[in-house]
This record gives sequence, structure tokens and C-alpha cells, in this order.
Amino acid sequence: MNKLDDIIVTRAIIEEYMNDLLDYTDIDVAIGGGGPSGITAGYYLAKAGYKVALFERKLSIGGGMWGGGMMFNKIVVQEEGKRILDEFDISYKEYQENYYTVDSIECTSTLTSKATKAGLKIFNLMSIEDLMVRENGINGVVLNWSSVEMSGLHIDPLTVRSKAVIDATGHPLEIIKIVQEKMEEDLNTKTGKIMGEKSMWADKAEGKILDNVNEVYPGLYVTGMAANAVHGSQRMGPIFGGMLLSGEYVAKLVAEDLEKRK
Ligand code: 48F
Repeated sequence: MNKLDDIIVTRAIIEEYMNDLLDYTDIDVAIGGGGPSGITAGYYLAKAGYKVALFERKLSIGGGMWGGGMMFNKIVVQEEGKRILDEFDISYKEYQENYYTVDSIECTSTLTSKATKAGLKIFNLMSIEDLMVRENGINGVVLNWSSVEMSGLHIDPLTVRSKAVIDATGHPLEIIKIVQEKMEEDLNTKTGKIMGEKSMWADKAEGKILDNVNEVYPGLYVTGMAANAVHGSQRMGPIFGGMLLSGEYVAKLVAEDLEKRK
């Protein structure tokens, strides 16, 4: 083994991390939440050449995908979602017509790996606690370390500017909640408010999800379970085609809007 210096290890980590952080203070798209929909959105946006960062509160990326259904680490993907599994080269097995089973560990780790290799920058252990709001809508995210949030220490956050923000925070739709609490204008939903998630019904939930992906407030887009929750649709449980497809679809919407704004 070559001789090693602990201080060089320390300097390498600090310098490289800070360089990344500085590089991502002004970006095209900020994604809040690293579940399947957020990672998939990040993959397609990065692949299309956008500068995109995903901020995830937890240590691990993957949200509700790792645990499959009730800790049985298998997920189900239906026919329409199969082409996304193929895009990521994730293996699956036909259980019966229209139902494919996937190992949730392979699925989560492969999504993450392919997304980062496509250019998505992931910052874990960071929470979006507020938004950068200007006259034209949402212009970025306000971040703090998750450890600051968890400890309840009174420490002010920092801001990242982005042309678009995607709420991929799943069931609690945390980013949209900030808008509802702090802004006077309506959201782009039927009632103008968060309509709330309905009880589990896979068929209805998966049938609605793509219609629910939209620009829910100027500059703020929604995908994944948060899309169903804001528009008052059902939850779907451990079937994940809609999560993958809604990630792909929100990436397309955001890319089209960013092109129009050029
Ligand atoms: O919950 P999650 O996996 O969201 P998703 O992509 O997928 C939902 C499915 O897992 C499942 C389902 C469908 O089959 O119903 O539940 O819609 O991932 C959301 C991620 O967002 C993080 C959270 O830790 C999780 O990993 N998150 C939540 N709030 C914040 C956040 C926040 N304020 N800042 C950063 N990350």
C-alpha cells in the first residue's frame, strides 16, 4: 500500500464537496425528493442536457421504493411502465399479463446509478424548508441540512436558484404545502387548494397520475404521489409504473417550458 495522509483525505472531501455545492447554486431544475418519481425526472432532464439537482432529506435515495409492499422487497410495474424499466435496463418477471414483478433493491439502486451517470446531481441529507419566491413565481429552493431540521437548532438556511422546481416529495407534498401556507394566490388545482390524497385504489390512482402532473404554481411542477395528493386522487400502493411514468412526463413538461422561455 502507498503511504496515506489523513489530512489529504479531509481536504479532498471538503474541497470537492464545496466545489459541487458552489457549482449548483444556480441551476435549471431543482427536484425536491429522491423517490422513484424524482429520480426518474432527474434522469430524463439530465439526459436532455439540463443542469439539475435533486435534494433529498434522508441519507438514502429511493423514498418508498426500497421496502416494496409491506417490507416484501418486490414491486409491481404494469405494461405501460415496462418501457421505463427497459430504458434503465432493470430486470423484471412477468407474473401474469400486465403485471411485472421487480426486485425493489435492483430497481432503486439502478435508477439512482443511471440517473447520476446521466448527470443528475444528488445532494442527500438536505431538506427543502422554503422557496425562493419572486414576482413571476417560484425561482428556487431554500435548503437546510436535515440534521439542523432534526435537532431543531435555530440556524438559517441557504438558497439555490433554479428556473423550475419539481415537488417529488410523495405523500406529504411538502413543497406545495409551503406555497399553500405562504402565498395568497391559488394553486392550479380544481379547488385552488391542496385537495388531499384519497384511499388506496391502484386502478384509479394509476389511471389519473399523468393527468395530475402539472405546473401547480408558476415555476413549481408536481410529480409522483404528490401529484395525486394535490389533485385529490387515490394512492396506489406498491405498483410503481405511475411513479416512473410521471417522472418521465414531468421532465418533458419542464423541458418544454424551459425551451419556450429561452
Ligand atoms: O415517497 P417517495 O418515494 O415519493 P414518490 O416518488 O413515490 C411514492 C412511492 O414511493 C409510494 C407510492 C407509489 O407507489 O405511493 O409511496 O412520489 O419519495 C419522496 C422523497 O422525498 C423526500 C423523502 O425523504 C422521500 O425520500 N422528502 C420529503 N420532503 C422533503 C424531502 C423535503 N422537504 N426536502 C427534501 N426531501
